[in-house]
Amino acid sequence: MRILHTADWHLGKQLLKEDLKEDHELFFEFLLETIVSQEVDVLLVSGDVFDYANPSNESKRLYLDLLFKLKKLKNIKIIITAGNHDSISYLESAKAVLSLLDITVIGDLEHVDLIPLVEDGHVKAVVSPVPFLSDRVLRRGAEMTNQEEKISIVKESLMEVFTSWSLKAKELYPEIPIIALGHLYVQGASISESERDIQIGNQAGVPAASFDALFDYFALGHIHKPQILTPRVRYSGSPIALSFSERTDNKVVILLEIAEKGIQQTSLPVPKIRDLVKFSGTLSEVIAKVEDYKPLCKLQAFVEMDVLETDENPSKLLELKTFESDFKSDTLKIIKSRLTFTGQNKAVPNFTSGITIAELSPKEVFGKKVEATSMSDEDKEMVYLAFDELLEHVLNPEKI
Ligand SMILES: [Mn+2]
Repeated sequence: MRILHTADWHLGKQLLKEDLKEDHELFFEFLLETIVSQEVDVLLVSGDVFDYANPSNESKRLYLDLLFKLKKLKNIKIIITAGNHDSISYLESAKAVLSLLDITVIGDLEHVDLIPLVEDGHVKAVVSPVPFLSDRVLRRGAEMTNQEEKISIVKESLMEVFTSWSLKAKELYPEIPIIALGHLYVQGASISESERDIQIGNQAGVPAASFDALFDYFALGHIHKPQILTPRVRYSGSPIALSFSERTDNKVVILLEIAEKGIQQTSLPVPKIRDLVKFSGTLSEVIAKVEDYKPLCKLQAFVEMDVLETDENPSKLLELKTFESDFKSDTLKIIKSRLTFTGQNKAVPNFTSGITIAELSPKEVFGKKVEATSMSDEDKEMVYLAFDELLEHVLNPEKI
């Protein structure tokens, strides 16, 4: 039996203001080809199918078209769980009709149930499809007075959920390999710039080793950089780069094969379909690099110009902006630029211009305000934690 693990598609995602629809379409072509060529029987998607809780009709069409094409091409089993970006109600709205096609969609903890994977009349593996669990769900209404308590309750509760599914699987399907899905931050994971903080600003991360003991394979979602945390605990990562910080990631999907002794894992590289390039140097160096750039991928490259000049000189900004607005190319598009004067201007250290508020995360904007105050480090920490919690509520109102 062959199973494919992927996660964090983020349909509808824009990189700055650029649409990534073509990137998703090309990834889906690769996914369809891979499922056929690798003779995949089961597809696992560990959350964040969509980027927005209220996806556009275009994103929904992409998703439903993919499911249709997959089922038409090959009668595989599909298991999808919700991530922190997904709307539980939207994902589950088509649950009943999708179940007729052997597509299981799990939005919340209440609907989790073990799914046996059967081949030739025998159960070959059992899947425990746990979706993203918000802090509110994990706290289970517990009254908490301080942050430490909150962190420990969220951690304990996470472990309890996964331990109970592991035990249930072992009891109902003894000796059968267990594969769990989860959408969470696991301690030690290396993050990118495109994930939203969860679990109290990533403070309530459980060590990967704790999960390694529970499952034969833990198919994780949430972190966008593919990574192996322990031999059995892995993030597939997002299949396409969702931020410049992921420009050197080697994106993959993971093929699992149920063998005599456990589960064999193989990373299948996702072909790079768009180059994200960051050019740094003085203005003239960066301009030369942009002009010399040779396209490597099918889609137009997205470029970030990171200009560093020693002496403060406002005409450099004008020069940069003029170059940007005059620049036209089919193979490359400048989507981000910044100019930093690195000289010793004490009044405005490391003055950076050309950054708009849209390029900063809400936390970065908030951080600028906090750092400008004379609060103690302890107070700052409290304020940041409260901010993370509020932000989570604002971004996921239906999970409150
Ligand atoms: Mn994600």
